[in-house]
Amino acid sequence: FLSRNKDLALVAAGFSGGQGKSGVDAGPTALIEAGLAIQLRDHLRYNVHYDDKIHYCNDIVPDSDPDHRGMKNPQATSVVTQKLSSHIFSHAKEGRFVVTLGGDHSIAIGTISGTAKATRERLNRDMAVIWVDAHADINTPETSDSGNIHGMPLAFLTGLASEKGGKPFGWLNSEELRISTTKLVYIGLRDVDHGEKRLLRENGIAAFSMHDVDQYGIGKVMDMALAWIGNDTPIHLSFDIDALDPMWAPSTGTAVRRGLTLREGSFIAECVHDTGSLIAMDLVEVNPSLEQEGAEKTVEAAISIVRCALGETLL
Ligand code: 4U7
Ligand code: MN
Ligand code: MN
Ligand code: MN
Repeated sequence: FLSRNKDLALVAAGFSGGQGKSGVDAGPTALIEAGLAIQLRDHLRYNVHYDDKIHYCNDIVPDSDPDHRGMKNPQATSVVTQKLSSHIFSHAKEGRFVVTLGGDHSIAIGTISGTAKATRERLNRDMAVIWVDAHADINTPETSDSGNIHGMPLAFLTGLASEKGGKPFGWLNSEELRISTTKLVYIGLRDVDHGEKRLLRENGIAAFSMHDVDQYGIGKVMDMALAWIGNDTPIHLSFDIDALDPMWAPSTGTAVRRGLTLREGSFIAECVHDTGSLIAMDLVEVNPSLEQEGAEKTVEAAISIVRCALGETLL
């Protein structure tokens, strides 16, 4: 339904309130300055809608933002992701492919709810999500030890951590903004908290860990992941750069050893592109201020993942 779509919206979402380290807000700028937008236009020939602004920084934060259910910055994160959600929705409902640059992974609350709603309105379909990450990011506020919301986006998006209306994430109560746990697939996991393991097990969520990548190889893992989703299902790819081994992506807030090679990460992006069903992607958690000697390498890796997801290496 959109394999030849060349209309693309690029959204720079420099929010960092979903975790505690500063610098991840500068991720989008680093990717743009390294030429991402120009490459998408000139090399990949996309018609890029980009407003040249970094949005959703820490400028919309409320005066006081007390912890709620143990979550840090709940009000700021809720306001930012709700605004981002309608921004993404407005692009996606026009049939544009949406690329969002983070920022920390809490922004996926906004991007995925926005594309899920647009997919329902435009195509009358439920969307699948491929989550490439070292972490499962499905803690509820109650299972989280850190209180960092970048470790919780999938709990809110699937309704596992739902709140009453009026509470910070009450706006997510509308079914049209949510995704089903049956349409979520993980790749690259290697640092999953106890409570998260239980949620994955109890909800039968499809997850391919680094152990599976070692056992089957990335080719077979992608076959299985895409078979789970099924043909002709619109796909949102959410790619956390910490899925890659720190050898390729050292500049990220929660690096975990023994990750994907850059080639494996690129292969994932290529396979998802090849389905012809990719409608949006996030590239998050690039923090150029960490491991500064590695920042350039991390930015290059992130750019090549985006380019592969957009068809770069297609013959
Ligand atoms: B990221 C963690 F405890 N699970 O909840 C948590 F290990 O978006 C990490 O994947 C979350 O980088 C990492 O704080 C979030 C922790
Ligand atoms: Mn825009
Ligand atoms: Mn992660
Ligand atoms: Mn993540």
